[in-house]
Amino acid sequence: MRTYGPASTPTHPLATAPVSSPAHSVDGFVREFLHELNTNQGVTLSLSSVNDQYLALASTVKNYLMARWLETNRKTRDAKVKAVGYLSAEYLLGRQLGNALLATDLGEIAHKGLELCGLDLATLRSQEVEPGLGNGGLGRLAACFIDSLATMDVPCIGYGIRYEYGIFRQTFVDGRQVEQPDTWLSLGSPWEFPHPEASVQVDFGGHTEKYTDDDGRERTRWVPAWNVLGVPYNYMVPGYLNGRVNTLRLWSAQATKAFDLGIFNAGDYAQAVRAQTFAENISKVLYPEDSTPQGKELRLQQQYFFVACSLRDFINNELEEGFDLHNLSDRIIFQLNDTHPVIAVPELMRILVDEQGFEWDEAWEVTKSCFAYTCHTLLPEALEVWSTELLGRLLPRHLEIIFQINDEFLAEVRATYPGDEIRARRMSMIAEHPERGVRMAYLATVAGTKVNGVAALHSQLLRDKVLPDFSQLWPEKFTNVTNGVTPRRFVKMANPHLSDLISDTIGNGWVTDLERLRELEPYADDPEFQDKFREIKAWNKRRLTSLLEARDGIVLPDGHLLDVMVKRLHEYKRQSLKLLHIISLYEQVVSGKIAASDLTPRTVVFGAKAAPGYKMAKDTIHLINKVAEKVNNDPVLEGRLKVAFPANYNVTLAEKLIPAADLSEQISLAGMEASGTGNMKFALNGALTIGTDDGANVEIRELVGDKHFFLFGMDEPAVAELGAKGYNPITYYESQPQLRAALDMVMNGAFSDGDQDMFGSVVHNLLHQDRFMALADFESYVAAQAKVEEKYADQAAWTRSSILNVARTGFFSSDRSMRDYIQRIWHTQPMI
Ligand code: 26W
Repeated sequence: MRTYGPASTPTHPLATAPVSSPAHSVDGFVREFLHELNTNQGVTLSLSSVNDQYLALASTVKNYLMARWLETNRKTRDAKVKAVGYLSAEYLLGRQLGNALLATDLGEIAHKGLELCGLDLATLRSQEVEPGLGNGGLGRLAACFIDSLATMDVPCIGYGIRYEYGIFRQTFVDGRQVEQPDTWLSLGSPWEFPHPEASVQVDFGGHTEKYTDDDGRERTRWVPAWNVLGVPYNYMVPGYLNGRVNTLRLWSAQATKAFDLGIFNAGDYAQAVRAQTFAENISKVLYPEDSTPQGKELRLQQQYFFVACSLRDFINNELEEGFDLHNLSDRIIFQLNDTHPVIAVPELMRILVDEQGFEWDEAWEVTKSCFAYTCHTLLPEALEVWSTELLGRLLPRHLEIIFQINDEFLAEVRATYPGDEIRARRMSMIAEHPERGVRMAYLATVAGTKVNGVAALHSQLLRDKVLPDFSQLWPEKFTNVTNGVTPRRFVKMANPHLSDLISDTIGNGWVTDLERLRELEPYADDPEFQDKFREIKAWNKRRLTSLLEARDGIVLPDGHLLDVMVKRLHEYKRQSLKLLHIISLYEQVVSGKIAASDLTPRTVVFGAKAAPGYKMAKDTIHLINKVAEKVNNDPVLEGRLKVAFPANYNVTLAEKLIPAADLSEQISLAGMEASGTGNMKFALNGALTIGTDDGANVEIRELVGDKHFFLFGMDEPAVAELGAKGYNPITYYESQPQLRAALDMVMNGAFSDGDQDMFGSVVHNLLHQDRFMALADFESYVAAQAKVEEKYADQAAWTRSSILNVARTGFFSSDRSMRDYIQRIWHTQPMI
């Protein structure tokens, strides 16, 4: 079924030429905007709501991009070059309007045009609800990568799921997290366009049959039991000022006709409607688990659903008719963003062998050259293992294919290591305990041309600890690509005044060539530049203050060191360590060990969502809120220590929070955070990092220099050693009075109106388990915080370090990450 191609050969020249949009003058823009308002929203300006105005503005910008999108597609198709197919179950895009205006340079025109209409661009922008189609780092990384590829003129299609409900909206009730559904589509979705005519059928369930084909070959046929439709929704991914507009294609599930016709015919109308709901459930909601897969059937359905749609779409619609699939890897490399899309491997095998009649070995050669795998974690519990019972029930043919891939792989292992049966068992894709299951990371490693970690340390640990047998067998398969972030969204857009200062100083080439920030180094000692730099930080803080006041009713005091810890709530990230530091400062004042006036005025801002089923994480959120309540209201502190915890941290808030921060908290236990990307955003915006030697912190510190980074805590070998020796947290409690006093304060009910049980589980966990060794690093952390305060007291020294952080972290542009992937993994070419 060809679905995208033109119905007939176009004859009129205008049939292939994209229409150009008149929006690139102020007058043209106003005409276009009012036209959209009248015809799309059906209102006149005088009667329009802010939402109408926002939607009309978004459509105006979208129309402008559309011409470039069509042109990009035409050029790419004609060139028949290799593209990247980024397969990711999550894309945490953030708001679209600001980025689209930046990429098209329409910001000024829109601003003036709206002013002529008596409207304010900023007000319209704040109307946008961000598509929160991801949990955290992995989803945001995918969004940064597709931005960079478009900006670098590299053909890429991002494939994913159009969840009807994205990451939950976090609220606090009595300090506890309560989740609300994220109804991001409810006020309209101007950035997407559905293509129902290009829908794809996806099969599930049933059984397989053997048969002999006309040529006398033994073949297998999958006889599925049910199916759904995948409807593609296209999103445009504009490159920065280069006219390229790539595609993000998100799939939405719908019931097929076959699905319910039978039931309708049987007269059970209600059952038929229920069946429809069943199908649509597949893309209903993003799983809010970050790093602990629950093994839920619906999640596997989601994974297969989107990769089946995506492979089918690429093969049917992106390749010219008659394309020889033996050469598939000339035209595509599918990047597997963690194990979530790995079911694509047996799916491609199934297409080639069962549908296209390839011999197994030929199909495997093709498949092996079309995938590469990125691992984003080291936590063993985050590595997905699908039970064979579930896989066999939902995707019987795929399970057979996985078994066969595994058999042949193990034969290779046995041939390489004769007699080493233990090794063969270790390396099997099939785990036998606690139940029989498929280790998706192993499957991805065997099938991928390359396997990469996301920071130098992580890639090394991936080789040495997670996949040692595989890296021994295929050392050349393993590589590192350190993560990056897009400077367009996280510097240029989020920090406009800093961007102007940088451009005024070194020109504006840095936006697409971030290493050029190095040219700022000579200005680090320039008092005039320092003043401007400090003034910008102060402005960013004022902007944050107004936002938090309007958004959360939080009032930030003036002149405080702004200490920020924003990321998912997870024990390994150790929000509890930050909290112990706060409690300890408070306790020392309360007990009279220090005077409030000895404290460096400091506001700690937390932002963190907990997975709804993750009890310890939710208890920690509760405790942060209770500590905030107490600390913020106790006059003993004389207002010198404040804790702010705005609910529902998301990309939109990050864009305001990060540019305002003085201190970036990156305090995971060494060896646990694969990379981190928030750490990069903070450094690029001039925050100094207090951090462990973990993930990309290691590389940040190497680049900015030890004098401009507050390192503390055990390094990974020390963690491993302590773990091997036997870690006993209570000994730290017993030997460190400051730590003990802080924990006692919690235990004695200081933050729970005397209730000594409320946080019993948190304290008990720290004292008796503390899997991530917060207590072991406490002393060193507190000492590093003292150094922070010392430095902050010398504003010139602080500002100098801050400028050097900006100047020396250009390496962390996602453009550089993309260059690394292109050179080491994808071997694709930019179009120019
Ligand atoms: C429910 C299963 C599951 C398992 C893992 C869901 C989500 C995950 C992700 C791998 C979690 C994640 O986002 N990892 C983060 O990826 C970032 C981008 O590479 C890194 O910077 C972070 O260190 C890593 O935690």
